[in-house]
Amino acid sequence: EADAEAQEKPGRLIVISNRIPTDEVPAGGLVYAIHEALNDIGGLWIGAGTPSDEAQEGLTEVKSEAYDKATFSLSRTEYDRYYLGYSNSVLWPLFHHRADLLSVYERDFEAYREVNRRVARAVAEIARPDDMIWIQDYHFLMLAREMRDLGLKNRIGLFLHIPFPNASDILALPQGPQIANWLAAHDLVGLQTQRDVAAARETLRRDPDCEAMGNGNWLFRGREFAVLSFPIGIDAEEFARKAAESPVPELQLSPDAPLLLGVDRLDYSKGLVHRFRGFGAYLEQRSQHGTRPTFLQIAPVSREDVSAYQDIREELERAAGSINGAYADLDWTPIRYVRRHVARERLAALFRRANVALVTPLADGMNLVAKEFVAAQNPDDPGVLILSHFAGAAEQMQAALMVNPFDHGNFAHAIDRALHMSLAERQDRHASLRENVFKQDIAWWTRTYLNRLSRVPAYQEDRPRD
Ligand code: GDG
Repeated sequence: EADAEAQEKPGRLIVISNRIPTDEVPAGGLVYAIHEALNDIGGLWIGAGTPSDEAQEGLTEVKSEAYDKATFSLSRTEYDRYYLGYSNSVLWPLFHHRADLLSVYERDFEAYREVNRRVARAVAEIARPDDMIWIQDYHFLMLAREMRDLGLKNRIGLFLHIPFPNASDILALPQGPQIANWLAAHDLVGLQTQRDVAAARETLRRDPDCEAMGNGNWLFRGREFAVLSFPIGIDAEEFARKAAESPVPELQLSPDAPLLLGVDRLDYSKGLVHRFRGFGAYLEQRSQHGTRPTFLQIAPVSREDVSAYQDIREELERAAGSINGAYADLDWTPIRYVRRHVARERLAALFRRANVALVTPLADGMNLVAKEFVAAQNPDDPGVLILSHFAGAAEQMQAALMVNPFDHGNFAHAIDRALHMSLAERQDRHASLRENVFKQDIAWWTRTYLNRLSRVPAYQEDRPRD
């Protein structure tokens, strides 16, 4: 039935995201899902080009086979202000409840608006009336508004991959009062979780131009739009296959030594320092002659040009050093910290080998690592997922061992429980998690979102304000 609906869709799909993949068949969840959707429906994928001296109007075609790809142009100054600045030093920290990390500069917002406007003009040039436009993430929050101002009446959807901020967080954003207006320019705003939908509701309710109609539908100055949750998934089949087929990298651990694993982009939202301290608290209270678990944290650096990311890196190195200093022995290093990027096959095999996964962000839109660990594990003898309440994934994955990453005692207790959990309990929990990860996978996510977007009624003009 879903396929029949997809075939009825007349127009193309136009996807706009910060990056477009360079490979003909991209690896990795989200980009692969969009690649598949575009392969199915046909269309165009637009992303940022390499920064140059001066920004140009329009789009530059990128060689591609099944569907079209194109880049929009960015100047180096815009890269600093739009990408590193407003996107990653204002919106990212704010949407992860870290208003303390904000660096607010008017010129950064001006660059953000300029880039959003330039992309809107470029899309307006090429869009046909029946094309569906699907905008990805926080780099383009005002793109749809700019498109409407240029007269585009297409179906426009947004998917926000990161958490939606609380109404009080938004007070820290100079452009906070415009957020409802930006969102309302879409036909469909997709968020990861019910919690995010509730947070968005709080903000929309405060806007005098917004009126709740129930079932996730809203009226903004007389025009209808919807805000709903679509929890993103992974290609579970593919990841499970990779995990089972790839050889486990040499770890220099005895085969039965317990392995705890963490895999995250090095980002302050992922709670890495809290995780190291939580593991330290576990080491502190464990009996001296008990098992000697190894905690392997893989954390490739990202956004190195933003100073908050340099700070977290230093803080993490200090924490690892002091914990290892206190507990290591001649033949045992409790924390292993790898900053190198690990190839996907090797990563999948590590996910299968691990006895415990530590997925303990302080704020996270979803967190795909939690789902990858569950898909990779052997169902006959599965490991244990320790999951923070603050990951979006927590809504679907209550069968994990849930922790509060701010509470070291709670954290230490969860590690102890995970390492001693009976086979029957591990199997029960894993079976329940696995069912969700395989059912609500990445194909389910794209299908559900695009079906909903394709069903929105034809465009109504905004009603002028009384
Ligand atoms: C955003 C939201 C949301 C990590 N290290 C390596 C590596 N990875 C892979 C993981 C996973 C992906 O990167 C990270 O995905 P997350 O979901 O954990 O996090 P974000 O990058 O912050 O993504 C997030 C997501 O969007 C999707 O909507 O879930 O909440 O923040 O797939 O395995 N992959 C390889 N080597 C590494 O060293 N190959």
